[in-house]
Amino acid sequence: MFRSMPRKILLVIVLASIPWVALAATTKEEAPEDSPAVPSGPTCQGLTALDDSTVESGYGFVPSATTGTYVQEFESKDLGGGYLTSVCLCFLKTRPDYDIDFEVVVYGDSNGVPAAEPIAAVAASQRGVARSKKTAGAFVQVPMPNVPLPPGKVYIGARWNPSEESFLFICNDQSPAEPKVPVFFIEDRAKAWTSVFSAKDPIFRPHRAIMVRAGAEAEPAPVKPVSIVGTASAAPVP
Ligand SMILES: [Ca+2]
Repeated sequence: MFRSMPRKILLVIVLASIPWVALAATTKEEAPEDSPAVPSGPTCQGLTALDDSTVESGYGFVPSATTGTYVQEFESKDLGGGYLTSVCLCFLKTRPDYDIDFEVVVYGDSNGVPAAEPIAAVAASQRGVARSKKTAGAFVQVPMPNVPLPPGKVYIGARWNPSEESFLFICNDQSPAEPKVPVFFIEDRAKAWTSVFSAKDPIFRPHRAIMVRAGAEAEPAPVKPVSIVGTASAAPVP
């Protein structure tokens, strides 16, 4: 039974607090192209950003999935050093509750796609996630425990349990002027990563980036709390 479940991964355009059943009647053109940039929360200054700060939509997973991951491709040399020390992420959630648990995950490269296993996973949480695209845009900043960056490409993003954190979405950027950044996703019933550029779901056609930002330092830094404005906590996963 479990194996026969459809593998189609998600994905829904995120719409405010409109009930799920109403989603089909409304479309993504309601996504504001000029939504406010980073309305509150950490500024994530100094981190490498591949998005333009405005939220057009979000990516999630069907609630029947028990693990789902989205990661974005970065070049390690562009992150400012050899040790990953901070990651910022933007989420939104269209159904209660609005306090979430997730992991920040980091993967090395395997022939142009993320490797099978992460090189780091850091448990984190956020309270009071934005409930709509119009209010989304604030980042939660998660300190990373000096994760040594591999040479070449590195893939950084979030993993969560869609069965427990249902209707949770990672913010994305669809602004046409922005470059198209490789993003990959996988869920527990899939055997391999899927690129948003090869995914059949039309939700990915306007894709530009997900709102994940990363910062590194040249030398290992003392693991210290960063400004999280009381909205997040984080701890390394053993
Ligand atoms: Ca945008």
